[in-house]
Amino acid sequence: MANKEDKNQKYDFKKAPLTPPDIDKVEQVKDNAKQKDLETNKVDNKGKAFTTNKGLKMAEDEFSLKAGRRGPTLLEDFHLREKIMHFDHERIPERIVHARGVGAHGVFKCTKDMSEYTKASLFTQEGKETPLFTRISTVAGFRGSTDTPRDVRGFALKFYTDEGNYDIVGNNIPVFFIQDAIKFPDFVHAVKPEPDTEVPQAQSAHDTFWDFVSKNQESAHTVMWAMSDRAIPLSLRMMDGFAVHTFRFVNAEGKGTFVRFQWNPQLGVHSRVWDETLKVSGNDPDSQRKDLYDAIDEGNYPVWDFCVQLLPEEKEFDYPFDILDPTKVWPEEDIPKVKIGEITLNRNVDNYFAETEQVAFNPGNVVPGIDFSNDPLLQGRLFSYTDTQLLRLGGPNFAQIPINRPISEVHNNQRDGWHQHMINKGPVSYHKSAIDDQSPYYESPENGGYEHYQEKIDGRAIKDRDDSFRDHFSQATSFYKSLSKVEQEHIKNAFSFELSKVKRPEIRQNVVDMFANVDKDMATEIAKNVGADTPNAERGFDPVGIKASKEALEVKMPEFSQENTIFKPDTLKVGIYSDSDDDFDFKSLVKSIKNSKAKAEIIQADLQDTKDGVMVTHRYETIHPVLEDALIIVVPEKPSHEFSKNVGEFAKETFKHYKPLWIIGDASDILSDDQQKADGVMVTKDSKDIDKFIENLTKQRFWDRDGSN
Ligand code: HDE
Repeated sequence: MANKEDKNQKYDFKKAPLTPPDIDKVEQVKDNAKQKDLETNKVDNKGKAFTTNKGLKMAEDEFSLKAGRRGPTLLEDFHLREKIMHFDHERIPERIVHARGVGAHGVFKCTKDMSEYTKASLFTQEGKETPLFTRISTVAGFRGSTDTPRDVRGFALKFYTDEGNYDIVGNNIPVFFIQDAIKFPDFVHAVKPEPDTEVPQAQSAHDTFWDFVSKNQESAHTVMWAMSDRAIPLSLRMMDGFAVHTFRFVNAEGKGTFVRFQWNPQLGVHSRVWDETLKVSGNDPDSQRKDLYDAIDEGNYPVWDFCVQLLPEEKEFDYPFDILDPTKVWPEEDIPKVKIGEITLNRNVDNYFAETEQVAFNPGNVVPGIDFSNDPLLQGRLFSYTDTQLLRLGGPNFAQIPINRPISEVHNNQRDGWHQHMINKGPVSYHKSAIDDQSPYYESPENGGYEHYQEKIDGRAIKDRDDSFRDHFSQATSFYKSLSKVEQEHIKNAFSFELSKVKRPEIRQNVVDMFANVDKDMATEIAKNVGADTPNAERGFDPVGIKASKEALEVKMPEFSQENTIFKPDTLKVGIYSDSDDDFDFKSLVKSIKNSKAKAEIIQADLQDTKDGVMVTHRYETIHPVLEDALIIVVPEKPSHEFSKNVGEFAKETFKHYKPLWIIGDASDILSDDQQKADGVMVTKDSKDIDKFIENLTKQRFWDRDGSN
């Protein structure tokens, strides 16, 4: 708890020699603060002579130096040696987790002055803008895996503040699978491909993952989220971000307040259905990174409301769960969230490797006004991220890589090491010294020097966890109960899919027994689907846990259901499946769709203009209906063979994934009578009903159909 008694133990900043900062440089920092400036590092080859890495202009780059035109290659060909040497070293180790990711630049705008709780400069001035970089990733797959597995999404933010880099290294799910960092390698080994066969790629549907889950019951709550629609987002622009852990705000008076961070997309949280996501994965493994890139490229910048939940330290023990437990959410009914800013992603990277691959996040990168809590998972992460960058980026100077460089100035006595880019002047690289008037000087906390929060800590060294961390099921149950019937159905289907891929029957039984502690009916239905015996909750309860209290079971979290989130048509893709022989007025239809901010994509046999001059976007053969958010089928008087061959597949897929479907013309060969009357299906003679179709687009899914989850 808060304690300020030991002040006299501290270094006396007032006695430290002060050198006034260089005013020019301070101005420079202010300029930088508007944007993370990578200009000086950008290379444009356009119109430039070809050179080696040493700047030597070369007359050609296609032939190695040989003794005679048909003779052996000569060792003195420094150009060949340089080029091949560089190529041989182009790969660096991929991230052990979160290997596949996509990055973008953006800005954080503070909309509420939080100086009552924190002195962090990015949160204390309404209207202030701080540049940021984000990397959004999947967890389990290798770097070359697909964008759309069932998986947690990493959502990491690097704020380039004027006080140094501040990183929030979060996920799109508010809780985590384990409570203590020491279990992380076990968890990751279990979910990654099995080591004997290196199968399966980017999937949790295999024995070792589910074996781990059923033997480590603290995973129950997060597994429920991972089996929910949250793990198959429709777009990276339509998912939440959570810092997960409890952090601490510290204000200018040194008062601490517990805080949790989350950011919610203004486009709403939306997901795919499972059958659809499997097909997207095969048809376009890069679909989500392309979607994000295109949106930014077209100026449709995604925006998130950045929010905090605040908890006074005096209330630390007022809840039926431990507020430090990363397997628990802070329900918004009890601890409301407050919007304090907006995140806008507005610039794509110029070079994937230089920026997205080399960016190095670390939850330990904090600024004055932000500190840690004793969450045992967070504590382990503070060590891990520096360690991993050292291996991945090949030495201790990774903070000097352009994407990692702070916009504030860096001055200290660290020297040398691999890839040192700084040329530190002068003989002094130690403290204290009289030579340089003790530069760099220490900044006092009053003037922005970081000071750790002086929490009083008193305890015995013990390898254990508190009883307050041992109820593993109450919030898993609350989460399930907070969801709509459709969402619950999806969870049962996801469990059934995953467990059907588990080869060992005893693991399937262990899992359904365990999850009978979350919801008996849910587990019974899953058990039936996967050939397990009727679940037995007692047998499935690991006695290292404790049973949920009545109070804990009363916790509600309706905020996590997607049932009532509104869809905006913005950037949704409407496929217009049609025939090249058609005299239809494509121009007006495309215009009306674009007016609603959705996108229109004409699909025909060949990539040529329609008769009224609109460019065809896709050929029947190169687009799958799962990649469209809604479909219009324009049936011609005399359909061509190609049109008729593919139309059934397009209609069927759109129908069974519950998406808006509009048939203009004769639908009798395409849908049954019942299907034509189903929710969200329109059949009309002409395109006058566009408004109704756009309304359907904002509903997006029509769950009453006989579809395929
Ligand atoms: Fe990470 N995690 N993690 N993690 N994590 C990494 O760092 C680790 C955890 C998260 O886009 C690694 O640079 C430990 C929770 C994201 O570059 C590594 C533990 C959360 C990213 C690492 C956790 C995360 C990482 C791998 C348990 C959500 C990708 C490469 C104590 C709050 C960042 C790297 C990016 C990456 C360790 C648990 C999120 C190995 C030891 C909980 C978004 O350092």
